[in-house]
Amino acid sequence: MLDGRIQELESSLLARITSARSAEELEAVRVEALGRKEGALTLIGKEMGKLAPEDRKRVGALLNGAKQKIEAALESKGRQMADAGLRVRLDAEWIDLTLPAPGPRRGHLHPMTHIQRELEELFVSMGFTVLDGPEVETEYRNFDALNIPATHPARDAQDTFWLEGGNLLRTHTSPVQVRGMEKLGPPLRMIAPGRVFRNESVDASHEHTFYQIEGMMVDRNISVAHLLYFMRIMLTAIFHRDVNVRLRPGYFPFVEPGFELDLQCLLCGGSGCPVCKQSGWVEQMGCGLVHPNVLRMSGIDPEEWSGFAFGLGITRLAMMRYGIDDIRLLQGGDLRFLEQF
Ligand code: 2U9
Repeated sequence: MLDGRIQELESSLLARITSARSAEELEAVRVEALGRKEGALTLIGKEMGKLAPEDRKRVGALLNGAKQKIEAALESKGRQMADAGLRVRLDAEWIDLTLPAPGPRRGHLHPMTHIQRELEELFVSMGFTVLDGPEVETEYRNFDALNIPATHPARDAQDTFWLEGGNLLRTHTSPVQVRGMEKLGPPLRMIAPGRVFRNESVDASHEHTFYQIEGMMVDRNISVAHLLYFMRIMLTAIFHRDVNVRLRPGYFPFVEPGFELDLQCLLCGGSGCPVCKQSGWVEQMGCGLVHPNVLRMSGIDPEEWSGFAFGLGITRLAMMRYGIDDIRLLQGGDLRFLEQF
């Protein structure tokens, strides 16, 4: 009787192993057949004690044979499943190692840095030294040494960020030029590009933090002709074409005479358009001959030496060059904006 049950169990278990679809299903068949307590073949093994001794050997051999076949079938089906699983993963996840690797994501220079470096290279090629200096300055170097009177509105808290102890955030890079005059002495050619701070309310065209470049040349007999010559070279290099400029009188305490330099409108060529407000000219920068008081305060004798100086906002230049209509974008840190340059 047990012989029949063993053979039936063997063939039904083998059939289920063959048709098993998952590792879980296979494990269920194994427990059902060979489980230590309730496995069908295990239970038959326990019944063997009741058999007559002459049957025991035959049934035992049959049972062992069945167990071995089931174990072998489980093992080979398990291996088959693992192989198939591996094949599926390999199909899905394979990588072609012969393909060229994607290049590393490289950063690039900020548009302000581009313009600043271009100007630095140009002035260095004309014998100017590029100077840097601290952003926290003394009142003396930011105002007094520049002949800016104690009553000047630029000194008001609304215009200047004052710090504890009477220091301030520089409102222009002029103090760098003061240091330059003190250190280099005449004759000298220098530029001072950098970040400056004004206590302004921020909108699309005003920032409390922006970039400017100032420059100065001190030598014997420097005149407005030298100033115009260098300014024309600078603007030609910035706008990559011939430019027409004009000077208007302008007041800055650190230069005398002082000028506002206008550029003939590059969009309409001077005939008038919305960019130049129909005037044909666009205000570009301030400049002039260094005030004798300023030379004297930095230890340079105005009887022997004279110089020209200029200053312009390069943040505004960057906006014109790249067509940026909101100054806040330049320092907003938004990668969608910066990645365009
Ligand atoms: C020293 C002596 C003279 C630099 C000059 C200007 C005129 C000027 C403004 C332009 C736009 C600043 O960025 S801005 O707001 N600058 O108009 N700057 S002459 O003259 C100097 C500087 C330092 C010792």
